[in-house]
Amino acid sequence: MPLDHGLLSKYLNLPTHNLNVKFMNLLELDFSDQREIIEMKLNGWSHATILAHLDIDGMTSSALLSKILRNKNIRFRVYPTNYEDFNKPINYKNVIILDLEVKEPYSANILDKNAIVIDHHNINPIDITLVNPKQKYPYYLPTSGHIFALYKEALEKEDWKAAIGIISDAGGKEWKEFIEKVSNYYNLKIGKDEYFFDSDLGKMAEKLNSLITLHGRRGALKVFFKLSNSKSIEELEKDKEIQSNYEKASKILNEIKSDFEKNKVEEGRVLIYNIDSKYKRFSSTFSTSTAFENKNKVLAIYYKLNDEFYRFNIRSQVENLDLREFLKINTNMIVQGGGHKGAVGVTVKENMVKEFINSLINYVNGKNQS
Ligand SMILES: [Mn+2]
Repeated sequence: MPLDHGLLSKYLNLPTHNLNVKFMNLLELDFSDQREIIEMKLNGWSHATILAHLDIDGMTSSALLSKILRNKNIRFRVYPTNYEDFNKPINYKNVIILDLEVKEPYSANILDKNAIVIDHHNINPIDITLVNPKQKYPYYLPTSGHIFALYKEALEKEDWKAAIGIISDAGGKEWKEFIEKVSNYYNLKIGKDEYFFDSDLGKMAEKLNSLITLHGRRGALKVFFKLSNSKSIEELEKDKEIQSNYEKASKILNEIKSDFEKNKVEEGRVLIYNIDSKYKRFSSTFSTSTAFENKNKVLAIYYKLNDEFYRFNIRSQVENLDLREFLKINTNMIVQGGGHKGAVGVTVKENMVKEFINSLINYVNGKNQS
């Protein structure tokens, strides 16, 4: 049952990342209508392929949903993916897409595949079953939290996993009440950071993420299995593989950090850094952590993807600035990409890199003066 376009477009301009809202408890959200849409679609499925974003939110979402699929005796495989290979042909039916924005040109690829899309990025009016928290609430809710709220009875004991996914996607600030409840219930440290990055749950998100930064898709699958099979956060804390990968990744991140301090370029409120492409797997993680250490700045980290393209990770903590608006102004330079108000990833043609950076500098610094 596809949602109708008129209904979808009504939600297209809902505000997100609205930090003035009163803290909401995740358990108070009602997604029963969306759950029914998913249930109707799943009815009769014997197998499924989960295409999930290659990040902690994507893997946590997969781990949570896998429990629902197991309960229904639906066999499944998980395929961690990113936007770069999302446009390859999909040759199978019964696809569940988690934490990935399905838009042109990818949507053509997925139509007629009997697909379910559960995502929290922008809502795109395409004709496939789709549930997005923005259809119901004007809050920023990562997919892990959305799936938990969709199936809160069945996933009652998985609340700490949902919290890890939410924090990893920088949703801790909005879901403060939920994160604190979960932390207190399991006797976990809360820390001082408003996004909970320094809490026990946030640190676990960071530790798991090191498997992805070091091993890409293979690491992501490990995260999926570890999360699926763990009954408690202590089990993950004791995991030697997580610990050794975390130590290794931390060492590399420190090397990148000292190079960043030496070679970053500052233009008003914009920080630009060209990261060595041998560290490209660290680019997204490094961008996010560095952005939180540079409040009121826009951080653009880029690297050479191949002979033709460069990849940019842009992070913003500047209020009243929407990076998606910047992307809209520059669609002519962007090959592909997207994201949120405060975090985007885009691919730009090599000969456009300078122009793209200048455009970002003008956009951000122009905004400040107005
Ligand atoms: Mn997400």
